[in-house]
Amino acid sequence: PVAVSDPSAELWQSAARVLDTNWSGDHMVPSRRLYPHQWSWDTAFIAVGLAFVNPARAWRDLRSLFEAQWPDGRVPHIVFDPATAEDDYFPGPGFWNVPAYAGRRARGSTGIVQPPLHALAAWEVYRHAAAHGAGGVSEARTALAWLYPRLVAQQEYLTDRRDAGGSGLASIVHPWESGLDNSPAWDEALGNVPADLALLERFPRRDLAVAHAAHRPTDLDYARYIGLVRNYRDGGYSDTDLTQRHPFAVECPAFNSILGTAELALAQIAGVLGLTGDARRHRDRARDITAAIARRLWDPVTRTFRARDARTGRLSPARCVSGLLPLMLPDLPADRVTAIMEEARSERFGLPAPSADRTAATFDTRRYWRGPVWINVNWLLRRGMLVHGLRGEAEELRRAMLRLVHEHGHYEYFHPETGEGLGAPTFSWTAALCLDLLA
Ligand code: 9WN
Repeated sequence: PVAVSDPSAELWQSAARVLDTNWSGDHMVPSRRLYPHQWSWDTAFIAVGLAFVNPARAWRDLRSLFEAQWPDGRVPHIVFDPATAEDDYFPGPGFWNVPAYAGRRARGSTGIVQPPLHALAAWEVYRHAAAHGAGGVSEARTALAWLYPRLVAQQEYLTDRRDAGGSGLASIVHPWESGLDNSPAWDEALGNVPADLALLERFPRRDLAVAHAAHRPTDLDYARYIGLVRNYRDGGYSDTDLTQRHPFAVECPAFNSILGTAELALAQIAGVLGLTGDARRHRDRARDITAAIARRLWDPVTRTFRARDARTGRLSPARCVSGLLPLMLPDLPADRVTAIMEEARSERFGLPAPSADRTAATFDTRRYWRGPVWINVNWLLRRGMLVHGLRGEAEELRRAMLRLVHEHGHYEYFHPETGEGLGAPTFSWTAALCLDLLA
């Protein structure tokens, strides 16, 4: 046993406490005040940590999310808790007003998605199941068998229905789908989205009642976010002719790197389930997605990966942390791996990586995805380092992340210069990923 004064033991215990506090019976909330429902990619990051302290909850959480999957395969970015009042989060279920065909559970959901990290999460929970005895292993196999066809349907929705640019990549139709909401990567594409500021008067922002305005997206961003929801909703959440019917369709390097990584995790899962042919197909798809990222999202002049607007064909000029995440893909050509590591080490980023280029005019040390350090994307970046055998760098990043959380708490995000904790103070994925980094 480790002494309680040991900083790692303290951090472990505080992380486990955060996850206990944020458990809501059949799902985890990202944080009690700011985000009182279930979020899609949060569930995946959280499962990675629950694998160590409570795998039954990891499986339950994933199951709650996938019970709200739509018949077309999309996994909603929020599953609303019916026990929480409509005005506790905006936009709530009334605004999303999803159609009846989405299914009974999905009626209380949104109609957009988030990065498909769940196959990787399921694989991680399964990988650690043996530490919880024979019961843990059999629970994990049953959960994998239940999840597998649902995870496949999620991938097929994204690779078929969402290939708006016809490039073999998935497009996001809303910045919220990236999980990196107000990243400068969307600034140029959002310029085409009408901003109806009067909408915000009719629907006041709930986030500003519980968080600091300077740490959150601006009203202009929110007016566009709400307008995009309204347009997608009024089109029945259809993905047909997206680039003509919807003012925002963008290929994000992080989203698509996670899409490719999911195929590799599905190959592993298919192997456990004895589906050898499926496993081969998943590996082929991962290779195709990697090739499409390397072809479509690479800028040979700056030697960086950037988001591409599927409507205009233009690469975003902004260099953001999302451009470092193709590192997660094992088949990425060696020269691209080198370029990503150079960019990560440069004065623009540094480790742990801020969410956006420190040297850019848009850099904002407190405003959400425009500067602060987030643990989840750094965890993905570290994973990429391990995939490419960069053990020293991965260890340096692991220590830097743990230091940040140990000194400042399980915050949602951190000031990239002082380390000050920002946003929600007891944030589930920060706690969950600390468990993984400590294990
Ligand atoms: C909108 C829950 C989510 C995360 C996202 C993060 C933030 C929501 C918001 O919180 O987005 O989906 O209200 O700002 O940007 O990554 O999943 O933690």
